[in-house]
Amino acid sequence: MKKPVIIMLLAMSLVACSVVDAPAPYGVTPSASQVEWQKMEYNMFMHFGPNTFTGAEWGSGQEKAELFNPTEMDCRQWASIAKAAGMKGIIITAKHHDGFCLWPNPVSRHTVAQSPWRDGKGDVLKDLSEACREYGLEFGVYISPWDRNDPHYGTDEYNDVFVKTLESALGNYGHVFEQWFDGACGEGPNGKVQVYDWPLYHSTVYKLQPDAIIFSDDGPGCRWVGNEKGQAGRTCWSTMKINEDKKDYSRKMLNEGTPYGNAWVAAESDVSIRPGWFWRESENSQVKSLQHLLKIYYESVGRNSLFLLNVPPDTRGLIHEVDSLRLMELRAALDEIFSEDLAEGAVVEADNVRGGARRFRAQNMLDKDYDKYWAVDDSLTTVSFTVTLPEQRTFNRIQIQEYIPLGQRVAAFTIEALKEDGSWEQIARETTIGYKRIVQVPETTTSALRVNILESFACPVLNGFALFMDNVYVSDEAGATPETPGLIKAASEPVIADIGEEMTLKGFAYTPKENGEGGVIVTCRLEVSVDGNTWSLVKDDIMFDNIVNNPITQKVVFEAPVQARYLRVTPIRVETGSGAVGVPSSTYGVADISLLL
Ligand code: FUL
Repeated sequence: MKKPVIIMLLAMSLVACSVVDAPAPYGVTPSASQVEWQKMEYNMFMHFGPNTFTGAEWGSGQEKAELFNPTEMDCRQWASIAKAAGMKGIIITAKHHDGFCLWPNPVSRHTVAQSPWRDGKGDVLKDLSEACREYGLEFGVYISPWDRNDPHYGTDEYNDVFVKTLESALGNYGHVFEQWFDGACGEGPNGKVQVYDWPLYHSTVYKLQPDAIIFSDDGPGCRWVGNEKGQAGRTCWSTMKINEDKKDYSRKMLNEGTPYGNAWVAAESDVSIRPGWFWRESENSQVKSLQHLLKIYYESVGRNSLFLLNVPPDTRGLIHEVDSLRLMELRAALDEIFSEDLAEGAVVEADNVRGGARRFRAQNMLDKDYDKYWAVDDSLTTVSFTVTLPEQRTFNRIQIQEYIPLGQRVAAFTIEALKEDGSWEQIARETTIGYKRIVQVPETTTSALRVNILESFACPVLNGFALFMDNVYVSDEAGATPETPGLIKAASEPVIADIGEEMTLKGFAYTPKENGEGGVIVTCRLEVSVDGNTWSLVKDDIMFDNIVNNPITQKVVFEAPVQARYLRVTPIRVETGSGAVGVPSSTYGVADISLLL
């Protein structure tokens, strides 16, 4: 009689010990370095170069190297501010479109070595990479393939020059976590446009920095988010389709990604703390407000994207006091909001736990160990979990995380709060989650929450759930109103401005409609008139740099003042929201034409 008992016990213990397999990865998944990159969340971007000294957004490449002469250059100041701000890395414009190199690039004659700064012996990449190491930050470089200075640009030879440029920037300054390739491709000094050899550029980067994340519109490491406002889509997939015959790299697709993608190319949201990418004295009063920066934080980090905040050094070679103060305010606000997890002490229970295994229990979502997650049986793509709080708690932010090493899966979910009468009230309905999703809900006081996954491409795998109370960010009001001292508003429709009386004008400024409605004027002709009948040409082919991606006010200063009562702006090239070049018409989106007196 003893035998069956022993066999039964043996069988039971076998069941208890049997290992429940982890879910198989779904679709394309991130590499280990892409996961580490995503965990960085918040980095500093720095635009610095001749434009800092000229006020241009896109230098022509004809600027003299003598211009570059920061008086108090200190990369340790940059790194200490980035660190104190809570950022994890810094990406510097080693070479912007004007071709000027912030390091002594041996294949260029337009570098710091030709500048008076430190008698031509300075090297920004050396200083910054060392400062980053000292402060425990990652170091990254922006290197523009578009080069308006290099005489080889537009010929096959340029690709070799560019490879040597990459080798020199990536091979001499230690670890580089991100290589930023700007998508812009315009004309070089000889009027020619370059055919970029992307496979060659990529293999060069990987040869020198095997785990670098390569940024471009379509990665392969991470992708542009489709705007320069720091705004990822409310739906945001880290996957997209690349290298396909029929490419869709529209702004909408870049913003939202695409499920069923063939590559993991998570979104990076780049935005400047100021209206422009480069420092300008006149923009010291236009540094984005704390409210605006918090909005961006929620719309980037809170939407499965990285927040890359541009903080351009000034002509001293220092981060300006106004910017650093704002960064510290942001840091203090983020600390205040996110330091107390109001879900702490809660009990999390789910409708299903994978194979009934403790290893995959729902409570894992409260465990701060990144690799502990809740998983369900393979057959389930619709499933709920309940978070029971120790007592009634008040919050307005709900943070949920998917365990991305196994892919991004969830496509729709709702969140409900338990009401006093025992019924559930829906407080949010959203789509994707990804690495991190911070859902903004109205202030809610409850003792329990229920999250319902309504749609998922495979069984959901979640590793984080937290609740926060944000008393700082109260509205989505967008930043400081730009000041335009000395500007007089004139009629904006049609684009003939009647000032009302004859005046001496030193220039004019153009502001497109922020939403791009009606298209954006990229190039135009300006004529003036005293009587409205006879027009004289002031400037032909005026170009508004980078205005499509960053539709801010741009000033055009005339070579000599002109006498005029009327201004006529004739668009030559207008770009519509889709990126297509539109036909100039009176309907293009002029928000304002102002005068510089
Ligand atoms: C754009 C560039 O053209 C801008 O000047 C800036 O560098 C921005 C980050 O990327 O494509």
